[in-house]
Amino acid sequence: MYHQGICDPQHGTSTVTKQTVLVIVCALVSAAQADAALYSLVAVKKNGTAIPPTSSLSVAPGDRIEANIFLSGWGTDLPEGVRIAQARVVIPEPQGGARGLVLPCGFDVPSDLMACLGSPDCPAEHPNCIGICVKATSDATQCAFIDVTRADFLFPEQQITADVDFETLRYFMTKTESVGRPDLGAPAYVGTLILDVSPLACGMFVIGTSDDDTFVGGTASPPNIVLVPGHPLTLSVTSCVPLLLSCDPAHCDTDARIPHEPENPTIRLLWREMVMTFDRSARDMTPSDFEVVLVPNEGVLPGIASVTPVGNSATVMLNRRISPKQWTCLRHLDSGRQCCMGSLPADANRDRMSLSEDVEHLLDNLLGMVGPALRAEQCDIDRSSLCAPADLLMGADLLSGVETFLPYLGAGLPECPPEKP
Ligand SMILES: [Ca+2]
Ligand SMILES: [Ca+2]
Repeated sequence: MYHQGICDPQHGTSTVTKQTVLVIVCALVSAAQADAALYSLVAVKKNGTAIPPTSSLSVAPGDRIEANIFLSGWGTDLPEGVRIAQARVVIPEPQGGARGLVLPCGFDVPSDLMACLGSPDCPAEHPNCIGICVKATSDATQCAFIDVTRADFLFPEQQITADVDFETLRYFMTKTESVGRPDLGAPAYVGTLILDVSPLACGMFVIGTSDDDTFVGGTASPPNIVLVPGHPLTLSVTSCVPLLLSCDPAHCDTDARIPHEPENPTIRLLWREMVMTFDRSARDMTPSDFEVVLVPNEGVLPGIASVTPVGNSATVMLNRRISPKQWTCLRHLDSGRQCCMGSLPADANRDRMSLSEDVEHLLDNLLGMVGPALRAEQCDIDRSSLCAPADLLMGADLLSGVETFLPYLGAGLPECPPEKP
């Protein structure tokens, strides 16, 4: 169809005259290529409002984009007209530093995205392949459809079959009469696709057609003409939500040390701040970007006293120290991610139960039998800044509840809450 060999430099010849002729031939072939049949995907609405049609659009997380699929230039390939057409839209996995998703509304995706070439690649829970594995939900018909009443529809006559296969995003249409639709020069509407930009989307997303399953056919079929990907739609998210990557204390870290001064329970000693690190600058973060959640939800809820951003990190300071026997979770609202820190006095082996085995674990650690060696918040039970034999005694005291301590023998922590609540 493209006759690319004609413009190959090796066809150049020794005389200027012939080279000049060759250039003209190449120019003509290029013009013919530009007129060849192709599908294009064009954004026409943003959040329900019409926009000037475009194949490249700046979007924000949470936007809903309505795109139209057009077919144009088929007269060169099918002078007798087009009688059958299929456009299969493919949603690529985010690439090149991009994250999040641009996905047709009405589709479910697994939390771990899976790229696919066909449905056999996909698991039973998300069995449909549109470039990634998805599950079509009940309202998918509102998200990928063909409006056969439009004046610019490829087959505006009544004698047609037109439908979308949601499982694969195939837009399929056939004229039931044998006369083909001539190419009158204007792009013809083929279908509508409504896309949602996910809350964490960031970077560039190119939505195009599959070169295996996208074709047009004429009155004499077969063969159909398989179309290479035409003009895709590029959606770019440039104002990206910072994504929480890690925390210090780390998510699910617990503190086994004494929760308050032995002589004075009002002098509390547990953690009060967390350094939260993001994938981009935390510069503009304030306390309103965060929320504190207790699991179990008992006792006094700490507030956020301050947020101090440095580079990609923000130090979040609470207005009171965390309490034993529960998780204190700091949730970053925009990214929907959280880190939880907990305290269970005497639980040196971090199995979320305070038992006599924990004292044995402290001894094993001192004897070098625990690898990797316990960290200070697991073994320096008396907060002397040293893991030493005295910590075994303090561990036993915490279990039995001597001095001002509550007895922690048999006390437990619930399972650590998930990073994505
Ligand atoms: Ca334990
Ligand atoms: Ca110690």
